[in-house]
Amino acid sequence: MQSKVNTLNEFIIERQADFPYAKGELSRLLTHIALAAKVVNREVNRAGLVDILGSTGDINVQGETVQKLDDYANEKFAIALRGSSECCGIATEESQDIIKFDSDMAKDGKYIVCIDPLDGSSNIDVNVSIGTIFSIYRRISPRGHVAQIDDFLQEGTKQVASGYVIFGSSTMLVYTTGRGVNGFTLDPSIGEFCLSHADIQVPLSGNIYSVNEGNYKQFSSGVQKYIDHCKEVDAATNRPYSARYIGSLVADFHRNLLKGGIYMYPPTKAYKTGKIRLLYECNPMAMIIEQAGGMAVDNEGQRILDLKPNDLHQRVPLYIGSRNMIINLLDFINQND
Ligand code: AHM
Ligand code: MG
Repeated sequence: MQSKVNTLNEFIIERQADFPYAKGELSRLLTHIALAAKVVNREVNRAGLVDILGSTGDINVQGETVQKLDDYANEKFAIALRGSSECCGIATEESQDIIKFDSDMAKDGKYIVCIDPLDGSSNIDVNVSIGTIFSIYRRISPRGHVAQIDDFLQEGTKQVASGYVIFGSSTMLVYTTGRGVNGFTLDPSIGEFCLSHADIQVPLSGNIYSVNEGNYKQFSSGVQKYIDHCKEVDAATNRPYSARYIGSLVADFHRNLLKGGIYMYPPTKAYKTGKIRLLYECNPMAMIIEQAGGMAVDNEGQRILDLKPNDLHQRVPLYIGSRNMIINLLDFINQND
């Protein structure tokens, strides 16, 4: 007999019991994020049909062209979070400054959210997987007032939850509240995320490496030597590692999480401290990978979650994935750089 389908909403409520003092605020916030994800999913799936593809012609704070779907996703998540009344403000990759919610209910909200509403958006026009990444912190400023910048510049260790939505061949939401990682697949026929990947663990080692190898000549000698090592024939498998790079962090991360692998974005000439943003991308993914038994470090081998952010849009070098692969990479970096 088929076991009972566990929907995301049921699961969130069941798991609330794991936190003895929880009053349901975090659960409500997660439910609002999931709802916004469904709305964005609908538009992503219709992207080829309606006049929503392509660029708005604007340049965002990162100096990149804004896609219409970026705007759409940004707006939908902002509306959902503002309306949740559990969240007093957000930081989004698309806005220079934090967005403070000023209704009385929102000012009383206990949480702030950092969000990359549509990651990998350069892939929208070519029908390649994209995603949303989010990260939730307890505010440090007093409730009853608007959010402050310091609420957002907290170390990743302070995250109370993080997750991502991948808009791929199916749509999935993967999240953690610090008690393991669970994945839910959207069943479009009933419009519900259903538990499909319980208690995800990343394999200790894998045979996939993901990096923009066009930048190889700009990498440090340690990183270059590690990549060379990935191309050597592995004694155990009798073949080299497989190179897999989509250029959508969510998609590359998701594949490596399930299959085992390493994702790297080292410093380059264009991105002197790496390209991936600490608040919107590195920290949420680092919390997930650690909860799944993997590792996430920067160029110095420092744990990503321990880095103290000094700027909302700060970028840091990112190496994330299977534990043994990260340890091996760090050996190459320590010996050569
Ligand atoms: P984005 O948030 O503007 O989409 O940029 C982040 C993306 C990641 O998803 C991806 O891994 C990386 O940028 C790809 O960069 P590159 O094209 O330099 O390899
Ligand atoms: Mg991004």
